[in-house]
Amino acid sequence: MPMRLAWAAALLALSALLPLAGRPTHAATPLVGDVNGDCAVNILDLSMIARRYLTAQGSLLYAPIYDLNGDGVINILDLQIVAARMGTRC
Ligand SMILES: [Ca+2]
Ligand SMILES: [Ca+2]
Repeated sequence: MPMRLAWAAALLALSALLPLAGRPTHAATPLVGDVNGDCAVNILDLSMIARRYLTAQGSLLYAPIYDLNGDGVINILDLQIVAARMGTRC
């Protein structure tokens, strides 16, 4: 299995463990990429965005907090923003 597919499969498996709701119940921190508000950018943030992969404005799963570049679609560009900030903290 190519590395990218293995990585994506791991993310999806992890995201299945997280509750899925259309709207987040937490407040984001000022730390870009910290979508779960725990003051750290890590795999949990990545998996929360991955769970909403390819959702767009108007979809029940879409929420602006996960659309990090604000283009109306949650996709690889948002995942890249988190990946670039992995390990940063408030
Ligand atoms: Ca976080
Ligand atoms: Ca986006």
